[in-house]
Amino acid sequence: MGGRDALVAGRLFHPITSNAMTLKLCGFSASNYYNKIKLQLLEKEVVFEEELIWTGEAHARLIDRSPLGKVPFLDTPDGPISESMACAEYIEAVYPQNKLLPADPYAAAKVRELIIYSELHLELVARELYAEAFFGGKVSDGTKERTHKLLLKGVAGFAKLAKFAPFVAGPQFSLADCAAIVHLPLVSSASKIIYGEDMLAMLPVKDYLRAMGERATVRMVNADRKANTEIMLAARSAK
Ligand SMILES: N[C@@H](CCC(=O)N[C@@H](CS)C(=O)NCC(=O)O)C(=O)O
Repeated sequence: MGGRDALVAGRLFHPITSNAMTLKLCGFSASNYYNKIKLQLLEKEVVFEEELIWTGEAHARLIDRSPLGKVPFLDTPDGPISESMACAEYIEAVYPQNKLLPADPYAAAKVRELIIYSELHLELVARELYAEAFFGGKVSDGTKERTHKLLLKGVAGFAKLAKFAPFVAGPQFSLADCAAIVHLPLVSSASKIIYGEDMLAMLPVKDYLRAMGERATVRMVNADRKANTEIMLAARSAK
């Protein structure tokens, strides 16, 4: 592991559960999907390590464990798992403490439903704008128009389901919060930069994020995100 990796790798959190092999979260802390899982692990007080893996190059440390070259992925005693939802479900099944999915099947389905809305119908749609919004690139007018239409639809659907009472799925902190806390700020800022309008403005997202930002776990994730984003942007501009 190189010097840059040492910035975030190898950190251990308060032991509650202990496995022969410590669970390893792989990826980088600027990634929202990585942070969804990091937040889940911190909230559940699972012991884990972090391995800093950047995307964008087809190196074996990434591709052999996450075939599409995406982060996050987990290294478990049984082998790797890619895709954040598969990682999240594995963590819930293996570490029963501080449950983030309700035991009731309907309530659990409603949490999963909100995660799908915030990812498939909001974040993945807004992602089309990131190149121009955050990375100095350009996005075509056609993409902006199509994305705007899809976001209007996605936001209207999400608005029907999200409770913000005070958590996104209701009175309990859940896996839906781990997703909302990391994805909603990107949807808000990308739409604000590209369209001059925060497309989540009609929802109490700002108040929700402010309240969530007071949690120690969220503060930790946000501090690591900021430090890692600076490293990522410096590396990009040095290219
Ligand atoms: N569906 C994936 C999305 C993960 C994702 O898109 N991660 C980004 C970083 S935030 C990534 O790895 N991008 C590199 C790429 O797509 O090649 C998941 O839930 O894990």
